[in-house]
Amino acid sequence: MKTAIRTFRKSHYGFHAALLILKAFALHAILFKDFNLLKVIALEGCFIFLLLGLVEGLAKKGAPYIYLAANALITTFFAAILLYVTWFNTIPTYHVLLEIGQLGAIRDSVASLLSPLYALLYLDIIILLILLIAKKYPLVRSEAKSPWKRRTFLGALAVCVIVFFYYKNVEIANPVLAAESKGIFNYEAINIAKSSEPKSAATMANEKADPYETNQKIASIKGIKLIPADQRKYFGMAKGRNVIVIQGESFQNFLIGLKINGKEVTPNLNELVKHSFYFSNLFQQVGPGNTSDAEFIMNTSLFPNDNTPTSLTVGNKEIPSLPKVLKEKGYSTMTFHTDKINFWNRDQLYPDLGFDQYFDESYFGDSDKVGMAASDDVLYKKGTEALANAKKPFYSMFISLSSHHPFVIPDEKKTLDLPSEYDGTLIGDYLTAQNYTDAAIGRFIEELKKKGIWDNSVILFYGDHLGLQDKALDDRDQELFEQFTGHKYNLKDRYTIPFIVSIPGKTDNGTEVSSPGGQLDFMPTLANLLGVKIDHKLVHFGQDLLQGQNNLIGIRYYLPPGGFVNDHIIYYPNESFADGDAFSLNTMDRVKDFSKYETSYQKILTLEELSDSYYAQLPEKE
Ligand code: GP9
Ligand code: MN
Repeated sequence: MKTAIRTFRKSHYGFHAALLILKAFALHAILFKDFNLLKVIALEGCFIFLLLGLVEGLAKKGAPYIYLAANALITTFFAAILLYVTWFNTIPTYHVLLEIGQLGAIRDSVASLLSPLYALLYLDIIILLILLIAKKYPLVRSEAKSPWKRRTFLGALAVCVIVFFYYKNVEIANPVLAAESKGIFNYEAINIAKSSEPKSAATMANEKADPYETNQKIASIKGIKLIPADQRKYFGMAKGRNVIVIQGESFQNFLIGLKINGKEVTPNLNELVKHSFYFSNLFQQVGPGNTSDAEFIMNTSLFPNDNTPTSLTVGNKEIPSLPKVLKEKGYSTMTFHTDKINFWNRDQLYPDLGFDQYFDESYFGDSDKVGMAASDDVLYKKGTEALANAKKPFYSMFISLSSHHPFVIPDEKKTLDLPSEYDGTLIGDYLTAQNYTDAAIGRFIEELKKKGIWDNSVILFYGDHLGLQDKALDDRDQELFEQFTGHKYNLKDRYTIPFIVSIPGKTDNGTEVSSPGGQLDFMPTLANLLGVKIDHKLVHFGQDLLQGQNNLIGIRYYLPPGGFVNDHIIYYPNESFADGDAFSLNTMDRVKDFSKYETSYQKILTLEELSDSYYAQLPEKE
């Protein structure tokens, strides 16, 4: 027995497995503050033994090298997870991992954040390689038929199968928490399995259906009416105007009107709100594609995929979209973002959405860099130059970036005077970054006015998604938040983003719309204001927020499947509808009896599946 253990330990199989389990343990400790070694052995160990078991089967010759390569590969998987979570606060799905090349766009800044850790992760491989070259390699290949090896492999297989099925249908909203309790490998395996599950026939979109029929079906599920154009409020209020959509990185709604020590954090947007439609109860609906999902939703009013960034699934599809419809009306279309175009697959996303032109790092350069790319000031300054030369009317999108996590703004750009208790806090950095976002927008507005573009345009501003994950806030952050808002950071704070629509000369008196809405509603709301009829052209799952109809908003990915907001509550299921959690939209108090809202739950699942199947059956490009 003892000899068997020793042989096993000295074998490539046993030794590399032990090293990788240690690394998995380090990963759990760093990412989740989870120090349960037994759990790591069970959840991650089984997959490590399984994968190395396969390697053992293959590694007839050159075993040391093959094992080192396998170790390096799995280590790189861990490093990628670490990198991604540090940067994005979420676990990458296998699709994202397969497209890990796009992380190249942020490699430099992230590497500086993590480099010593990286070196440590690969240290064993480097040492073993040196020993191998020096012919002092300590590991041997255990006998081909070693029963230990076979038993470990079969045991690992059995454990993997058990944990897979045990956790398969356990829905946990936050992907980081899901990976923590299900295990990282297991989380990925479950995602792969789920993405290939067939959808139910009841929610299949009819390929041949007229968009109007599908829109009617959607409206009747929601319990609303498709109102004919001549009966709509505000129809055509911004007819023929240029469109300038500003998508604010990580911009949450609680920032609007917020004052710290009597000083406004976002004075320019606060001023804009006074002369705009301001939708103050607007929920984010993005999926794992975050920024790019927000772009996709703005232009399509379709649900994003629930476990794959939607932009990674475009490329071949003919996607009906607002830019395409506007082009038929004589609009030119363009979009601006200072990052590299291949990030989030945008080089395929933009043409598929119907943009004639896109401007990325190659246009903006990398001077005045903040975080990943050139600053928002560069975005707006060079963007305005392009707008001045563009064929009018134009439809344009500006995707801001400087306020991206980890919210680091160069000192010379900081204008927010925060009390010293905010020093070194995430919330302090967040407020500072969004204050810069706001200041840059203020300068943008001035520039648009100077160039004579402002008065002929309709200007939209919204946040793409949250910036402050609940989990990322430590006790100090939570206290500071409570201090300046008077309440604990809740689901509504987390998931609401501002939506502002300004039509200079028409909305000067300002109107607040406080009935709930979601990102999918942007496109139909804008289309109505532009006087563009979309019901017969574009299938849209969102609705025009200015018609005062009841609403039903699905939040997938950031809430477990079936999570929704209706006119009364925000709700998410746990294992079933009945054991879910519900909060009053007005007070955010817990609602104990929410049984009467089960129909909303069923409806939102139906709508999301219908959207998925509609997207899936879109024709391929000619
Ligand atoms: C990258 C930027 C970041 O180009 O848009 O996007 P996010 O991490 O917020 O999805
Ligand atoms: Mn974003």
